[in-house]
Amino acid sequence: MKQEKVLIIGSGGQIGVELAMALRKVYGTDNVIASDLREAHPLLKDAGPYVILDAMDGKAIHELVKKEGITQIYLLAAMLSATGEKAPMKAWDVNMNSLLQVLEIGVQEKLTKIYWPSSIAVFGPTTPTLNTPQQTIVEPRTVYGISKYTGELWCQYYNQRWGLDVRSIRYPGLISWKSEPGGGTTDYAVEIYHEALKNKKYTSFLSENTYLPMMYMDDAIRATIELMEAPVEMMKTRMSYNLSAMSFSPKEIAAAIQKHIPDFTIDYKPDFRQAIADGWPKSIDDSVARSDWGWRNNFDLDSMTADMLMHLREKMG
Ligand code: NAD
Ligand code: AKB
Repeated sequence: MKQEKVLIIGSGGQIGVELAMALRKVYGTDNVIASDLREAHPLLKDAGPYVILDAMDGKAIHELVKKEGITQIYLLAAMLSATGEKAPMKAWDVNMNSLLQVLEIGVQEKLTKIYWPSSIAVFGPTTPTLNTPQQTIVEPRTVYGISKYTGELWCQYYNQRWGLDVRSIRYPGLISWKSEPGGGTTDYAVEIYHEALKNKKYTSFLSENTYLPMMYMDDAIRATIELMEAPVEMMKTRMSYNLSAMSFSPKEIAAAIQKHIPDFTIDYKPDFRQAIADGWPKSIDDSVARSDWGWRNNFDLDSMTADMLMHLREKMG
């Protein structure tokens, strides 16, 4: 079997740092090139091949793919929901043009696989909010959601038209301690742990009963690798897979933290991100991913909270 050589574009963000470390365990450090617009994240610095690469620069990506004999691209560079609403045209440009260029390179260079993440942001206020099915009404109201849904359609097109093996997951909000979130609506669920340990209080930018689908990063990274390693015949959809692990509100995550830090307090000051969250599902039906390629989550709110607090305590010293 041919040795895979992986390029990660946008590896300096919340997912990319952990995904780069995990993929290096699978394929070997030297076979995974991490890249981003920014200098290497401290966890990736001097830890393997790293290049500065702009996801918008198709020519530079193409040259690197040819020079390094890249066989797989993981395209993570994007502007997320909250930053996207501040600069909608830029978000559209970054999110769409990076994908279209990578898909074209995928066809021209006959890449074995491409990974491109989608999001629960593809759904909108007209979507059924509880246990949102894989296929349902999809009318996103954010530029981020519009770009993700359009991107899904392009991935499906490139698969059907050119046979390109593009795989994708609609991640829920991701919660991690190793790397920082980068401008999403679900970021409160990471910030709250840091503030609980530092200041024993947190002001949430979402209201107390705003339920959103969420997942611990360990589960998200494992899901990504399992999806990418699954035999091709298991890929029954070429749109992105719904994926779910837990669903909670700011009030509920605060209560889970209070089991460990009893004097932790929370108050609520909703901002523009409330309207984004109000348009998203409260919970996700991921039965298609479960039956197509065997997805199972390991972490729920309580086990994630215990793990987050333990690791953040160690990290903060
Ligand atoms: P992030 O914002 O933390 O990281 C994105 C990275 O992309 C950053 O390091 C940034 O410097 C880089 N980047 C931005 N523009 C670039 C460009 N032009 N060229 C090269 N690099 C560029 O995002 P993330 O949370 O790691 O998300 C990665 C992907 O997963 C995105 O497509 C995002 O939409 C998707 N996703 C994330 C979540 C989540 O909760 N984190 C949920 C659903 C989907
Ligand atoms: C965001 O809040 O924008 C992301 C996402 C769910 O896509 N975390």
